[in-house]
Amino acid sequence: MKASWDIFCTVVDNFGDVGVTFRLARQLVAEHGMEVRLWVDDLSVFARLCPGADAQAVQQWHDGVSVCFWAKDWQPAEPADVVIEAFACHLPAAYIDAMKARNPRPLWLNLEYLSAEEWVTGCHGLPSLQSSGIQKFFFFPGFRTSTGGLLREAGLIERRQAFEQNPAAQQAFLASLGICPQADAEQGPPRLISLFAYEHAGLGSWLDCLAFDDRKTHLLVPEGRILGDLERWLGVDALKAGDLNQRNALTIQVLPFVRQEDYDRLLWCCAFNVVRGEDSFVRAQWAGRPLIWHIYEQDDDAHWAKLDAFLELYLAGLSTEAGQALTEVWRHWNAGQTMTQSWNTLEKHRAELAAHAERWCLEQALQDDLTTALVTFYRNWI
Ligand code: TRH
Repeated sequence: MKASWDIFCTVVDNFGDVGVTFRLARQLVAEHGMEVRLWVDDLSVFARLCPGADAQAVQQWHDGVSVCFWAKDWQPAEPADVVIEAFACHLPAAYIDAMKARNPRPLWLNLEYLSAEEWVTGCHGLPSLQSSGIQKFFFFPGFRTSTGGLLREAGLIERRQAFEQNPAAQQAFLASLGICPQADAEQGPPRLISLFAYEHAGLGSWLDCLAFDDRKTHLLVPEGRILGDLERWLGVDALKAGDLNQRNALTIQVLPFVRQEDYDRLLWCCAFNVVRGEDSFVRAQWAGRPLIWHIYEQDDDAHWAKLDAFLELYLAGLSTEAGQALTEVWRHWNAGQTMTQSWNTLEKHRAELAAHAERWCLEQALQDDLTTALVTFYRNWI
């Protein structure tokens, strides 16, 4: 059953808002044959995620999605069958009026931020009557059954596993980004770690651990907010994509920001990933590798409850020691604290954490993905 969908996205900051909505829009088109318009109020951020996009275009097509500039000066548009406001962004008043006038009325959904907290299961799918007289439903992504699940494209895990079993494909991919890890005669290739994080006052202590480790590490850092901390530790200025610096056992390479599919492959190539926000956090879980989550900080400190809620779920099945080590590392990272002790302890549990990450990925992949859950919700609603 084909339907039209309007997805509205306000770019609050960074890349997560548009990263999530673009991913969702593409999947609705590719896997469910839907007609999708994605309304974005800041196309310059979109253009970083989608090379080839025009930051000035009023309308453009990408992967079958009609990407439209959401101008402050809203021009009338016929509402779609399903209307998604992402992350509680505010729809234009004139658009809401048009929804009210439409026959049949559209399904109006607010797609919420991802949280592992338990209360989410009680609120997922609940309606709320708006002053416009239209019901709005709250749709919560999540890790628990009876939430909306996580964004996951069909065949993603299989593609990742096939890639893992194809060293030539990995090498070719890395080379396409200018990454040529130098193998050591005794140790073989260095361990690859990716780093996509917000500013972190304790970063230097973690880099010290890697630099003075017995094993070699090649750290891959997409251009972004962490570069200032890296520059301070390296004692260099103006790091940019392509720069390569070595300090003892640690090689640090700055990468260009790549398209979402390539970012996935980068995560798949690494033994450990540092990720942040919402979407990269989920992608690192689909990579089936151990990770650090740099959570998006909230003014009222609400992020700590979210972090703990996720850890509570994620740690199930890990030994107490490994679970404690991971908790400490995540807490220290998110508090901007020194990482030395917690990281060195975590390193002792490397093998267990790696096996656990794959198990967690496969378990989560048993649930319906978020896009399928949205389509099912719509089918049941009409
Ligand atoms: O960029 P983020 O920090 O985004 C967000 C926003 O800040 C948002 O306001 C907040 O609410 C949310 O976090 C929790 O992190 P996130 O969510 O991981 O988004 C990054 C996106 O960028 C994701 O889709 C992956 C993509 N990406 C690439 O496509 N290429 C790259 O090279 C990299 C590093 C990331």
